[in-house]
This record gives sequence, structure tokens and C-alpha cells, in this order.
Amino acid sequence: MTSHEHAERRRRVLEAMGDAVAVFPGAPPRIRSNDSEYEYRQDSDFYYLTGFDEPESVLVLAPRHPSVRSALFVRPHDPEREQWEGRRAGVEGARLATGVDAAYPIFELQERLGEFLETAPRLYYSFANEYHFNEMIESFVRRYRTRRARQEGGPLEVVDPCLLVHEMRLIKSAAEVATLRAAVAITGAAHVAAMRHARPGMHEYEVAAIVAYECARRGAQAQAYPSIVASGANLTTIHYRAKRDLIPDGSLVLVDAGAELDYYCADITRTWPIRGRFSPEQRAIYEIVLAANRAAIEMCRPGRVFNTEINDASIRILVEGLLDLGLLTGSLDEHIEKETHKRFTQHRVGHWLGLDTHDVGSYRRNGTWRPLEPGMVVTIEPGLYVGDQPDIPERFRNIAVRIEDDVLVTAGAPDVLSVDIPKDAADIERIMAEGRSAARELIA
Ligand SMILES: [Mn+2]
Repeated sequence: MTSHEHAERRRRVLEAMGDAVAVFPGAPPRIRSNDSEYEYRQDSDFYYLTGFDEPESVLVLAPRHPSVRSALFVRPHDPEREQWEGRRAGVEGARLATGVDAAYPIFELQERLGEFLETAPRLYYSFANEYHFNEMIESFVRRYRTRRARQEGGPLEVVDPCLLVHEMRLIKSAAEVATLRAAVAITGAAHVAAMRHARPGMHEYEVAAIVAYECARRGAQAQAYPSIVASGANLTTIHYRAKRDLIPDGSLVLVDAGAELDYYCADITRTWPIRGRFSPEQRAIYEIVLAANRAAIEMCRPGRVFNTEINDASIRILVEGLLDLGLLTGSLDEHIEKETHKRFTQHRVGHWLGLDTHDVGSYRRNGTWRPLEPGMVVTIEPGLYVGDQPDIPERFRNIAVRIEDDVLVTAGAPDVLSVDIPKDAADIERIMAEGRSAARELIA
């Protein structure tokens, strides 16, 4: 992505801001334990508007300022720190890299921020930011309040900038789609590697390691979210994170994992049998979920409503399947109406995808669920989760399947970014068999 694209985004925000000033802090470094930090990850809004990934950075947009409409505060050069921590862009480097009007050292933020805040009666700032930063903004607002009787200037209103930026983030540019597609391609290779290399006797974390290794060696900077590798009784835990268990022989393995590439997140789930072949019951559940997945993907077109039409069509297929298998009895419409299928279906059909795995942007508009538009990227991830309660026939116990794809809405047919990641049961069985025979050859 070019710095021009980030500059263009700032221009659009500046234009939409009107009589306001905006402050977007970068993400703070976060402590994991004692003095060691989590891997640093820039704030998505800040990154969207700057493409700048260093900590201790703040973007200020001030359309009414006489000369500096966009300002970046960053860490200045410091040879000693850089010797320890690596190179920094520095003040001038950050200005050149991002194309903002001016850049300043971060330690000048306190003294310079007023110069920007005083230009506008309205401040765009999110109190979802880190509390130290919130306190600083509050102290400015308090200062303006107490002096207002004698002196004009400073914001009277503080407004969350989410409507400004998140609506933009919801519609992806060609460059964003290209990056998402690359993240999904890496993720596909990781899922296929897991299918090829998984064996009975492995633990969940071994499969997770294959996925993480494959993403990392293909250049992904991170996993988009903590991967889920669930087997046995863990299959029905939607956000199962522990990954400590031995995969029971005969179990399905549900792998929900995505690469993060250049800040864009893939989010893919595949489910396959550790033995390499689905049991008849596993296969039956699998085919129902796959049918729901395909039908929902086909509906990802402009004007269709994600949270009603598409979700409901997917749920209907899942419930029909449960009725066919006898896991539910009674009337389809009644189950849908009373949501008595929830025990097996658990969650909705999907979510926005982008710089965040559960990407920003409102699912609603004007009091109702909004229709899809070209440029939106969604996940389609129907699932069925059959637990091990006494009323479940034994042969169906602990069978859960989720099949998740990433889909770009276009003016025409849906563009399935994950189209190349195998999901037909027969394809998965073939890949797993190939993996096993390749390993046998290696040994022989
Ligand atoms: Mn998802």
C-alpha cells in the first residue's frame, strides 16, 4: 500500500470533519510480564490513516489550522535506544514516509496539542483509547472549560470518530483487497499443511504449531487472532483457546486460524477428521454445514442483507439438516421462530473482515440491518455443534463442524478470497491421504 493511499484517506476524513479537530493515538506498548512486552501491534484506525507502525505515535487532523492540517507526533531519533531496539523513522523520516504536513517529537505533544485543539469547537476523540491518553485529553477539555468565561477556543463537544473512519474502513480499496487476498492465500497454505501433516496421536498444540509455522515462513507478521484448534469435547467451545489436549482418536479437528499480513486479517476455519477419513456421522454433519456455507456465499451480493437474509438462509439449511438427521424433531418454522436450534447452531453466519478480524463498521443503518455493498468483505462461517449430552445419540456425540470462508462483495458474483482452500470432504480426505503417503515414502 502506498503512502498516497493513506494520505488520500486523511484527505477524506479532513473533508468530512467540518468544524472539528481529531486526535488519533497509536496503540501503546503493552506489558506481558514484568518488563517484557507483547509483540507490538499498531492501532488499526491510526494505521489506516498513516501506515506508520511505530509505538508512541499520535496523529492530529485539524482542517481549520492555518498551516498544519495533519500532524504526526513520533519518537525522535535516539542512537542509544535505536542500538537496543532497532531503527526508528525519526521526526523527518516519519513526515516523509507518511506525507503529513508536519511531524514533531512525541515529547512536544503536551505543549503543542493546544495549538490544534483551539482551532475547533468539536473534538473527534475516542475514549476507548488507553486511559493515560484519555486523562490528557480530559485535562485539556477541563482547562478550556474553566477559562471559557474569559477566553474563547477549545472543543465544547467530544465525539467518537468511529462513524467517520469505520464507515470508510468498511469499504475496501483495491490495495486492501489485494493484501487481504495475500493474507488468505498464506492462511490457505497453513490449513492445507495442517491437513497434510496432522496424525493420530498429536496434540491440539502440534496442529496449531504447523499452522503458525506455515503462516510465519510465508511472511505473515502475526496470527490475526489466537488460533483455535479444537478436538473431542473441546469442539463445541466456540472460542476454545487452550489447545492443550491430545486429539482423541477418531475425532474431528476444527482449525480456526488466520494470518495477519501487513495488518490485514484472514479468518478461515476448516474441519477435518484426525484419521483422514470422515465417519458417516461426521460426514453427514459436514455436508449440512458445507451446504449452508455455499448457499450463504452465493448470497453475498449487493442489496442482500447479511444479518437477516443471509444469516437466516444459512440457519434454515442447518436446521433442515438437523431435522433430517433426527437431532431435532418437530417443525422447521417453529425451531427457527423459537430459536430452539441455538443449542446446535450457537452463532450467526459471519462478520466484517479487514484490519481487525471482527472488523469495524456498523451492521445497522437507519434503524435496520443494512444491505451489502461492493467492497465489503465478510466471513461466511456456518457451524453445527453437537455436544455429548445424554439425549444425543452416541454416534453423533462431540461432532462439530465450522466451515469459514472470506468473501468480497462485488457488483456481480461474490469473489471468494478463500476459493482455493479445499473444503469438499473428498478433497480434504485426498489431501490427508497424500500427506500420509508422502510421509511413508520419506521413511521408506
Ligand atoms: Mn470468523
